[in-house]
Amino acid sequence: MNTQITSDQIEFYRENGFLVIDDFLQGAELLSWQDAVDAAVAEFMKRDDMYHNQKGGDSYYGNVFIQCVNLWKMSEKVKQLILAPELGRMAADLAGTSGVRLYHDHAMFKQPWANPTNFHVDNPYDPFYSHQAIMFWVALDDATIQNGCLYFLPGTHKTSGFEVGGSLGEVGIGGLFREYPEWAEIEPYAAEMKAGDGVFISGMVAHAAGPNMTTHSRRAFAMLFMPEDATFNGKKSALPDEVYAKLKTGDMLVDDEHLPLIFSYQDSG
Ligand SMILES: O=C(O)CCC(=O)C(=O)O
Ligand SMILES: [Fe+2]
Repeated sequence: MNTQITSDQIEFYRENGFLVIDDFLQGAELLSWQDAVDAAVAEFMKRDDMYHNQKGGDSYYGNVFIQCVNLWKMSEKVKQLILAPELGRMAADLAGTSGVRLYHDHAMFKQPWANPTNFHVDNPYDPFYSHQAIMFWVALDDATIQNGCLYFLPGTHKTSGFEVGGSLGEVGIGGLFREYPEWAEIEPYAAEMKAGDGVFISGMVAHAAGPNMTTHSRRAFAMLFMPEDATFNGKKSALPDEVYAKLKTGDMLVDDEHLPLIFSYQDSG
């Protein structure tokens, strides 16, 4: 795992709202992530009790990607991979926070002929509001213009708000620009990535992905981190039922079983 972060990279992230990490995984490590995520997704799809958006059937959103949330809870292998404190330290350093908890992980497999992932901002959908929300998205296949690589609107994390996130449904790729007309002038950055590259994505930056115009799945696996001082904003979002049931708006999100602390400078001194 390539987990070094330079001050230039931190500056790039703060300026643009995203940062690609080349060669995050290579060789045997990449193979073990691919195998662990593939096996967990296959298991997940067999179960009725787990959320995945293929239940959307023929809808536009139902055909954006197969999304499986919280693979770490059903796969010991995935759990070992993502609870690595080095990853949490990278996320904390980039976001500028003293530590991070895992909010959830998710696999996003963009199947052949999948619809584009419309431009959207993530954090407005989260159960906490924070400019320090940060996700790490790992390409398990090469992500290309043909098969649905990510696109970013650089700098939009500086002007986005918590109210409007955009929709992955029928509004189309640019539906978000109805809410943020000034963003329609910003040239998107196409983040083509090799399998094993990763990208840190601010919870506040506008991003999208193209359709998959190939005969192969575009596999990705992502971890959403929240700052260790995040407080609950009242939205259930992807919180487990039992966590949500106990929360009042304003409470700190500190559940060690479901929202594990991945890294904290306060712990490590
Ligand atoms: O993988 C994709 O197509 C989109 C990913 C994304 O928007 C997310 O994970 O927040
Ligand atoms: Fe997103």
